Order: sequence, then structure tokens, then C-alpha cells
Amino acid sequence: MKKIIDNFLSEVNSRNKNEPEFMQAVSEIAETVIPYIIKNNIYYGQNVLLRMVEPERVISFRVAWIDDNEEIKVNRGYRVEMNSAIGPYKGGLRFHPSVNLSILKFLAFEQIFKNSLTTLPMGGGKGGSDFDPKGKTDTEVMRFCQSFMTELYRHIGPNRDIPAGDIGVGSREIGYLFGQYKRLKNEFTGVLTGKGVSWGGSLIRPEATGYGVVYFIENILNQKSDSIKGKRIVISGSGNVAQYAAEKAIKLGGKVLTLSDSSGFIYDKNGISSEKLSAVMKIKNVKRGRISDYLKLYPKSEFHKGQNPWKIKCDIALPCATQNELNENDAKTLFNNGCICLGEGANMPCTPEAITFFVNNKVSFAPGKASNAGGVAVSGLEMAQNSLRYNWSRKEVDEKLKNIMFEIHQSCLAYGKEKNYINYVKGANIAGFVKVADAMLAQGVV
Ligand code: NDP
Ligand code: 2IT
Repeated sequence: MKKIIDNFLSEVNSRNKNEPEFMQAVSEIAETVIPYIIKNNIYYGQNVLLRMVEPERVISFRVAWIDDNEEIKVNRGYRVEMNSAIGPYKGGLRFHPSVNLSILKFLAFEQIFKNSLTTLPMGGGKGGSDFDPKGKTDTEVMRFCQSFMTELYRHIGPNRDIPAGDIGVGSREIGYLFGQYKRLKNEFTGVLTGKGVSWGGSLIRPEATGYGVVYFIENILNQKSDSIKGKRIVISGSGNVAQYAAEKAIKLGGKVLTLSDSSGFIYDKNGISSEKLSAVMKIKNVKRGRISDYLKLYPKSEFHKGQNPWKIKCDIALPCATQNELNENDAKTLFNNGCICLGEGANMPCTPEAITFFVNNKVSFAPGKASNAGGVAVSGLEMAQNSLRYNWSRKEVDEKLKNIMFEIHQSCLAYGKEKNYINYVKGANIAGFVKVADAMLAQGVV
């Protein structure tokens, strides 16, 4: 078995040299899915996985724009259209200086399986730019978004490819991107998700990823006749996903101890209350400040500069910032401190060694493609509402989100049950794979 997997990975690697993040995501899938393919004759010999790792299309383009000092700037834009077997390409846009093809291909590849797990008809895609919105004025961000969309618009559409937000792309950026698309096409369509509620957005979309992570954790704990109530929770990040994961965790009686950004983490041993979280939202979303500003309001808390929060004792860890932010040493520290459950809010935040450690030590580990799928799931519901030209209430969308997270958990159980342990990595990967693979087999060699 190991030889078959190694041969497969070496073939993929030979075509994707210098793409470590992409190879990391492919390896995780290969290690769990190839043994399943070999046992199931209908997939064997069809090279389905080999087809899945090759993007259907990659678009790369120049984004030239003018800053407030009238200086001409150049960034690179991308859209990776990975797989459209079960629906139009769907996935976010990331604006961050670290963005490159390897990172976007890993994200687009993960998105195939995640979108399949949501139960909704969405293919996998991802895009973005190495543009850094941090420190830019609103007008600079608007000019960048307009230039970016002036190229991207010809490749996307409500039945073709539907982008959304990710790191560095929130409601402000979606607004500017949508405005430019509408101007160029002279059409008001659901071409992007994460829109404002008054112009085609869905209620609960901003909250969906963070809420979904916590709903998924609640499903895991319920399985063990336990719940979030009273649990100490450590969260990284302080952006969209982290904020709403914290909000829902607090609502369900958890004690949230930390939040972070790329400069360090804050630790509030008394717990971050709903009121304190509102202050964080103001700092981050309105003032576009840093998480360390929390100390100005709550001086009894601590700021740990340049560090991640994994050394703080907790029952539940929710990494909600970025890829590879939690390594094997962090996993050992969490385990030794009594952590029983980890839910990935971010995409691929745990290194492969950290995941192996969690699985070997029977810590309940929820991989991002299952636990953070609530965001894209509600994006799918936004698309449905746009097609219906109708809006569901907050309660209706929240109920649908809860049901979807329950169904994803059930799918993980169906394929991931082992003796005395549920292997959510295996469960999510195989369940996500089966639906897409079946569609690809039915559609012939394309
Ligand atoms: P935001 O831009 O709203 O927030 C990102 C947060 O992560 C910020 O606190 C940011 O800190 C921190 N961060 C980003 N890059 C780094 C880095 N290299 N090192 C340390 N901290 C970093 O993004 P989101 O909350 O939307 O996304 C967070 C994660 O969740 C990503 O992995 C994303 O792919 C994933 N995700 C997002 C979904 C969504 O719907 N938005 C859906 C599913 C997954 P700073 O401000 O200092 O950069
Ligand atoms: O990683 C993700 O699932 C997202 N950034 C959300 C994608 C979407 O289309 O809503």
C-alpha cells in the first residue's frame, strides 16, 4: 500500500515541483483515499484521483492599480478552477502577501472535498492575490478590487464560478468586487457570495464558518455524551472565523481564553465575554486595529508578542488563522495540558505531524474540510436564495446550517469509525471523495 501511495505522490510531485502546501494537502487525501480506492473496484484503474489533482483550469493575471500617492503598483491575481464535476466552481478569494499558486492550489483542492461534504451542488475553486489590504486606505482597496475584477469578470459567472471571501477579503472587498462586476456585465446576479443583506446576501453568511465550527464540535462532544458548556477554549486568529467561533462558543457556555493575530495572542484568564468580544469586533472590523489593542480596554489580560496560544491550558482548541500554524510540539503541549478536542476553523492549520499525533493519541480531531464547511455551505444557500429571488430568515438559515453540520458529522461517522475512535480525517476525505468520484466516472474521461 505504502508503495502505491508513494508512487502516486511522486508522480504528482514531478508535475508540481516547489508547491509544498499543495503537496501537503494532496498527501493527506492520498493516504486515506487510496486504500479506499484499492478496496473498491469501481474506482480502481480509473485514475480518478490523478485527474482530481490536476486543476481543470488555472488563470493568472496582472493587476495594475494606482495608490493614493499616484504611484503605479502591480500585483498578481489568480483563479484556480479545480473541479466542476458536481457543480460550478465555488470557493473564496484570498488577499494576502503570502499568496502564491501552491497555496491557492491547496485551498482549491481542499475545497473540492469540503464542498462535496456540504451536500450542496458546488465544485471546487479558489483565487486571490498577493495584494495586502492591511494599511491601505478604502479608496486604494477599491481601486485594487476594481482592477482585479476587470480581468476576473470574464472567467466567472453565477453558473460558472462563484467566488467569495477568505483571508483579507471581507464584506468591504466583496462590495467593491460586486460593484465592478455588475458595471462590466450590466447584470445583477449572484456571482459572488458574502454580499450585503440588502443587495443579495444571506443572513448568517458572515457568522456561518465560525458558528459551523462550533456546531461541529458540539456534534463531536454530543457523541461522547458531553457538551461545550463549561469548556475552556483556546482560539487563534481574530478575523471573521475566529470572531464568530468565539461568539457561538460563548453563547453555548464555553469559556474563550484567547484570540490572536500575526503579531501575537491575548490571554484573558477571566474569559472573553460577549461584551468584550463586541469590543474586539469594533477594534478589528471598524478601526482595523490589532488584537493587542484589547489590553488598552482590559489591562488585566496579557499580550504574548510573536507567539501562538497553544501553550494555554484548554479543553478545546480552535485554530482559526492560517495554514500550518500548529505543529507537532504544539499538539504535544495541548495534549499534555488536557485538550480533548480540536476543530480546524482555518484551512490546514495543523501540520501533518500534529495531525498524526492527535490521531495516535485519540484526541478528537476535526479537519477543516469538515469543520469549517459551514461558510461555503451558507454560500451555497446564498446562491439558492439568489436563484429563487427570495430571502430566508435568520432562523431558517441557521437551522439549515445546523442540519448541514450534523449531516457532515454523520458522513464522517459513516467512513471514519474505528475501534474506540472516530477518525474524522479518514471519514471526511473518503465521504468527500466518493460523491465527486462517482460524478466524474459518470461524466467520462474529461
Ligand atoms: P480574516 O482575514 O478575517 O482573518 C484572518 C486572521 O488570521 C487574522 O486574525 C490574521 O491576523 C490571522 N492571520 C492571517 N494570516 C496569518 C499568518 N500568516 N500568521 C498569523 N496569523 C495570520 O480571515 P478569515 O477569518 O476569513 O480566515 C481565517 C482562516 O479560515 C483561513 O485559513 C481561511 O482560509 C479559513 N476559512 C475562512 C472561511 C470564511 O468564510 N471566511 C471559510 C472557511 C475557512 P493579521 O490581521 O495579523 O493578518
Ligand atoms: O475556505 C472556504 O471555504 C471559504 N473561504 C469560503 C468559500 C465560499 O465560497 O464561501
